[in-house]
This record gives sequence, C-alpha cells and structure tokens, in this order.
Amino acid sequence: MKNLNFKQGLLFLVSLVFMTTSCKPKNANNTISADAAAKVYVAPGKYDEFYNFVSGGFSGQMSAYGLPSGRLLRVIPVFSVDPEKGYGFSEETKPMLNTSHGFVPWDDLHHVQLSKTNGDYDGKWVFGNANNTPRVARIDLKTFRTAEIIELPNSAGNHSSPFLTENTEYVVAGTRFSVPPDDVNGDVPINTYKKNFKGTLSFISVKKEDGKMELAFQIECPGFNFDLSRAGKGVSHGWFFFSCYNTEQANTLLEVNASQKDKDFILAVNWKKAEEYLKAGKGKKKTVRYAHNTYNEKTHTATSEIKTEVIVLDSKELKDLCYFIPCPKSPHGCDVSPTGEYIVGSGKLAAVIPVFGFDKMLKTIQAKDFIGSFEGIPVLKYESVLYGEVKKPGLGPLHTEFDNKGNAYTSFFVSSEVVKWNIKDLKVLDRASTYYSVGHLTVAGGDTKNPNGKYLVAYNKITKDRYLPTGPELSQSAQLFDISGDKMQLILDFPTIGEPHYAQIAPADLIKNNSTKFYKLDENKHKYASIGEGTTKVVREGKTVHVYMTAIRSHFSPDNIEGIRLGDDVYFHVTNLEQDWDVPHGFGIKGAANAELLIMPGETQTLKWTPDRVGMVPIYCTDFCSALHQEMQGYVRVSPAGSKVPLSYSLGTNMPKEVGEEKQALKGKDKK
Ligand code: RUQ
Ligand code: CUA
Repeated sequence: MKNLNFKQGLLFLVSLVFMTTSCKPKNANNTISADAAAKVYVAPGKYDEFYNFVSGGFSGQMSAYGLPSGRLLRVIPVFSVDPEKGYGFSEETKPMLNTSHGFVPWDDLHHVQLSKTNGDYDGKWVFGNANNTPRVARIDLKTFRTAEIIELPNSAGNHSSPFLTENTEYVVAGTRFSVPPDDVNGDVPINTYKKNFKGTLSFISVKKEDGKMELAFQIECPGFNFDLSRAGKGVSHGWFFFSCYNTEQANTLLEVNASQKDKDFILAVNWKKAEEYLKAGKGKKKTVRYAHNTYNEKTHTATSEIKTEVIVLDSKELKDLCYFIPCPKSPHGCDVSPTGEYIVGSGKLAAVIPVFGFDKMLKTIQAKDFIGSFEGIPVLKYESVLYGEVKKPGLGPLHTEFDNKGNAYTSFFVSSEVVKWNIKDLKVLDRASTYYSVGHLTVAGGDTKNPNGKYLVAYNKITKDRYLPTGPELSQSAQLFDISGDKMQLILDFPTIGEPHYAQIAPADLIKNNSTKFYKLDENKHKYASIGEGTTKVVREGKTVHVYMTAIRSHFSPDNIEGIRLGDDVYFHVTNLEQDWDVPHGFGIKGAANAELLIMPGETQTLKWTPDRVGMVPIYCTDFCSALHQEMQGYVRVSPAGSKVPLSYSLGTNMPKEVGEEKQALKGKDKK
C-alpha cells in the first residue's frame, strides 16, 4: 500500500477544507419547479403517506416526521431527559437512563433502524444508538416510547450501530473508540494504543415476539475506530460488514495521523460462524458491568438491572470469523445493495467509490487470495473482491442508499450533492445539489430488500441562509427529493430537531393502525395506582409521604392536602383515569426541582417533591384537557418540621379526611 507522507496528507486535508467552503453551488436558491408545492401538500385533516424516523444527534432523541409534508409529529425521548414528557424526571422513567456510571441524562443518537422481517420493515420497533455512553435503545412503535435500553461493555462510543440483520436476529454495535477491555487495567499510557487497545463488536439478540434484547456475544477485534456497518441480506445474509478508519492505530491528531494509509478496511464478519463457535464453547466469559433497562407497560415502571458477564469471541484465534477488505480511504458508510450482492464503501478522502462483490469476496476467501494479515485476520486482495469503481462520483462520499430500479444514491459532504448511479454499470446518472454539506441520506425503504424508491431525504449539516436567522445556531435541515423520475427533484426543505444523522422512511400503513390509543385502567399494575377516586389516599411512612392521586376532567383527587412537613419527601403517584384517546393530564408543583408529569390515559406516573419552605404550594394540570382545565388545580400546605398539623386530604369539601393516628402508627416509623 502506498502511504501519503505527513505533508501530502496535510495538503490534501487543507484542500478539502478549502473545497468545503468554496464548493457551495452558485445559485443556492435554485429553481424549484411549480409542481413541487403540490407534491408536498398534504391537505388539512389528511395523513402523510410515510413516517420519517430521524435521529436527533446531540439532542439524544429521535423524531417522527410525516412525509411528504415534513410535518413534525413527535419527538421521542430516548437517551436524554425530556421535561416536556417527564421522561427521566418521573420516578418510573428515571431507571431508563441508568448506566454502569449511574444516571446519565444525555447522549448523542446517530442512527435509527426499523426492525425487519425477511429484509423488509415490519413496523414493530425502531432502534437507536448512543454514541457517547455506549448503548442501544428499542422504541416500541405501538406507543412511540422507549421500551428498552442496553449498555455495551468493552466499548466507548457506539457509532456503527444499531444496524440489524434481515430478520432482526441481531442488532450490532461496533465501538467507535478502541479502549483497553473492561476486565484489564485501563490505567496505561495512551501511547500504548497498539498494544493495549481493542475494538469490540457487540451482537445483541432480539426476541421475535416481544423485542426483548440480550447481549448475545461480542467479538474482540484489533484496536481501530469502527464507523458504520450493514448486515448482508439475501445472498449475503449471515454476514455483517463494518467500516473502520484509523487502521494506522493513531491515538493523537487523528485528522492527520489516521489519514496516512491509502486504504483502510471494511471488516466482513461471518456471524453464522460466530454462532457455531459459541455453540462449540469457544467464547470466553468476561467480567464486565453494564445496565439493562426495561420499561414495563403494565406497571408503567422501568427497572434497571446491572449485568456482569459477557461472552467474547477472539477474532485473532478463531479462523473464518473475520476478514478485512481493503477500502480507500477512511471509509465512512458501508452499505449493502437490496439483493445483498454488492457492498459499497464510501471513503471520505477517496476519489472513487469502490463496489465490492459478495460472490467475489467468497471466491477470494476460498482461493486464500490474501495480501497478508492484520492481527491474525486475513486481508483480502482489493482487486479480487472489487466488482468495480464508480469514477469521478464527487467529493467526500459518506453514505449510499438504493431505490427499486437498480440505482444507488450517495451523499457527498464536500461537494454538497447527492449522486445517483447505476449499481450494475456503475455509471453516474444524475446529481443534485444539497444546501449544504449533506451527511446521511435516506430513501424510502432504502436499506431493505424492496425499496419503495419514491422519496429521498438529504440531511444537511450546514444551513446558512436557508432559514430566517436565529442567532448563532441555525437549525439543521432536511431536504426532500422526488426520485420517482429519471432526474432527482428537490421539492421541500424542512428544519429538524437536534442534528440528524441517519433516518429511515416507512409506509404509514405499516405503523399507524397499531398505535396504542390509551392504556387500559384494569390492566394497570402500578404499585401505587389508584383505580378510581374512591381509592385515593395519603399515607405517611416516616418522612416519606405517598399521595395516591387521580386525575380526570377536570380535577385531581385529592386536591387539598395538609400536614406535609419540612423534611418530608413527597411522592405524587398520579393515575390518569381517562379511558379515551388523546386526553393526557399533566401535573406540576411550584418549586419542584423536577419536570412536569405528563400522564397518559390509564397510566400512573410519580413525581418526587421535597418541599424547601413552609407555606402554601399550588399544584395544577399542565395539559389543556377540557374547558375547565384552568380549574384543574389544588393546594398543598407545608408546615414546619415537628408540626402537629395532622395529615389530611380532601376533594370538594372543607371537612378534610384525617389520616388516622393508628394508621400512621401502623405504618410505623413516624416518630415526631
Ligand atoms: S454519521 S454523516 Cu454519525 Cu452516521 Cu455519517
Ligand atoms: Cu387536566 Cu388540564
């Protein structure tokens, strides 16, 4: 392999930076044809044809848009707290954000993946990755809520994730940062990277019936940066492909030092082989610590479990498990065509797009046509695996998706464009400017076996001058293209939440009819639920007070509470008694170091409040639920510590029900 020297590398980078700022298309307000408006117009009261699930990047959340309108339908809290919905603030949802580091209220969500059956979206779940504190989340598409989060040991940053196999057998997670494994002493000099740092790939199994995730196994690989991945499908089902950069194994100034080699690698993993090795007991048990958090829809409560073991397969020792395909140059995307025959590597600094043939890969392996090995993993001969190269495609290729007519679409960050090319003859067919510097793109069904191919959305990193100025930070932007004809046609700009990376587009029909409308009260198994106003009460247990409260249009029960004392911790367990779609109630209390609760019909949620002063504290419903929503309020009286004011509660009467002394005595611990 030819190496650029340091100076050449630097020059190349400098010229790239120059191009980034100079390649902006001249007519940024390009002509949009008159029919564009009609194409994206969804009349009032009409539904969109597609859901677009969009990663929130540094917002840590996921959002759902309607397409073609670009209307924002919902922000789904995943890895970051969301005060709007009480996510990460209510006692029930706090455990969702638990990790081996404790409670982590933020992350960076880069990629979304809809679950698949037979290589097509099945509309059950959508997965997301956490790029900072490595985790994978599963969102239930019946409720549009995060149902499960699993942390990944032996990893640091989880970027090449949560890509999944054609029947959602596995969701993978490749570590972005290589690090010393968790069970060895990580207190080593950073410049011992080559010796001590490892790259770990995690395979999470997903149960068909309920989506339950388990960390099935990990593969320990050389210390690189794993960037993106895709599963094989069709003919290549059973394999997984991961792009890696920094095969130089640098640990400082990566922008130069990790751009030295002409080619990095795509790692091909035979996961069926991995399963054989596991069965044969070739995995090693390692002691680790990771959190596994699950939300239970019946108890309306999340639980967090710390797990301590993982099975690791060693790529160095186990033959036929891993192979390296050389790929120019610092590859980012590594995408598999609908039939599974072709693997497209997008080298960020490469002048061509290499397209590898899966059958060629198998033949190369069979013929042992290797150019060497890297830490025990055979390196295949580039020319032997190569199907062909797309010549002069553009500058800075990042990601590729596919349509239903045998075409591929690649995003180019540096030249700010989407380029359409034919998978068979590798000829460029069309190019469309993006505004500006597109990162990911997505085609409807573009990573499935049967892409829909009607729309493409480009997710742009820079939006200078596209929207009204909003101070130094500008909204990121999505751009919708109609790709049903020969030429791509830009038809809509819409701003996005956070910084979108990957996104996916699924037909609305797959999802909309399964949507939960409300939770059934008679299935509510929450420990502190009040099923009906008759069961509401206030119970003191020492310095802890439990308020069993209900909400229904348009009052709380109880709405007057006295006998709370400074030094108490008060838990408001609010059950929403409504049994109708779209009638949440909210709950806010003055001075709480917390967010609101937003309680769905039939659900119970808990807000913890520690009063900090003596006096009168109002509570109210935060969601405009009825004509008398503004009347949905109440008072809590806070007395000094040691006060003799009896604990009492009431609704609609000035004769409050005292909580009997015997009852308090029974509950024990209240020694005033
Ligand atoms: S990335 S812009 Cu974090 Cu998927 Cu490519
Ligand atoms: Cu309940 Cu407003």
